[in-house]
Amino acid sequence: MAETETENLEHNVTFTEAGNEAPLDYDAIVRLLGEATCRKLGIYPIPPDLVLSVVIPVYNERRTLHEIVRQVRAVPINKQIILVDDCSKDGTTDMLKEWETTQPDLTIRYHEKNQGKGAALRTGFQHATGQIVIVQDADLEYDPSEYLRLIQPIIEGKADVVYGSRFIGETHRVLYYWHSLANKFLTLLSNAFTNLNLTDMEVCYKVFRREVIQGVKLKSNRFGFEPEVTAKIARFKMPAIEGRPARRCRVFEMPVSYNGRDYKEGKKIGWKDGVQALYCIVRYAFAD
Ligand SMILES: Nc1nc2c(ncn2[C@@H]2O[C@H](COP(=O)(O)OP(=O)(O)OP(=O)(O)O)[C@@H](O)[C@H]2O)c(=O)[nH]1
Ligand SMILES: [Mg+2]
Repeated sequence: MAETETENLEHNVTFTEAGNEAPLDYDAIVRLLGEATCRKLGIYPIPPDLVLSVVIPVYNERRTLHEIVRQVRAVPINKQIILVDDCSKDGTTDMLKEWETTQPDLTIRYHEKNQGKGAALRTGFQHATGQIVIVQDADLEYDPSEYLRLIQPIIEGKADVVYGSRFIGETHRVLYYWHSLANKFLTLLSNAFTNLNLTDMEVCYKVFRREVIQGVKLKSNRFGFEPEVTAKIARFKMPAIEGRPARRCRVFEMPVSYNGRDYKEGKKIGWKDGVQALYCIVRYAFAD
């Protein structure tokens, strides 16, 4: 590609920054690069009526909540941001009560008793109204600027569900070996029961068409959410519409970066959650 063309392209892409009203000359970029390259680079048109519901379960995350909400807001698409406080004890709840009056774009719900991530997500999913729903942890381990890439297979009509994966190519912090091994083992076992070939079942970034996540009945209150939702979407049938027969849910995977934290930085998940995940993989393989 000629140098001037590259410069032009950069120019166009810069015009799409959040807050800048200049329209994206998508057609010109496609003419320049071709459709396949654009798709690969994550350059694709977003339908103007698209709303992404971002569900954030929150438990004792006062230190990071402000920053994660700032990062989510900065993603240049229409969003519904749902925060579910799981009865935090570190002052998060008071902070959210204040935000309720000062930040009306946020949907905030509270649990009166601490129940766990799964329960917080269930509450959040009930309030989702966007066409696409994504799970966002309230710590800073994952990068919201990757949403655009994550929702691409759904917008292109290829996928009903997209899982991020920390193990297929993106930058990630090098951390606990035995944790990563446990993660891989849980994914392997879950795959054996669901017959999906995922590489990262426990990943936070899970994206769903709204009808899928509101169509499965979830029960796990804690981190059993991850294997449970995986088992249930694996057997979820998309209903027949307009002549298209009912079909299985189509699951895609996208690489995501991961800036894991260590225990001193607030990591909470432990070996008991691993045992619970094992139990949930087997339980939800056979029962609803
Ligand atoms: N640990 C924990 N997290 C909760 C609970 N309720 C909601 N959450 C939220 O669920 C998300 C995931 O929790 P994390 O503790 O970060 O779990 P994780 O990312 O799997 O594991 P680490 O960050 O490695 O501890 C965070 O946004 C929490 O604030 C709860 O009862 N316990
Ligand atoms: Mg975390």
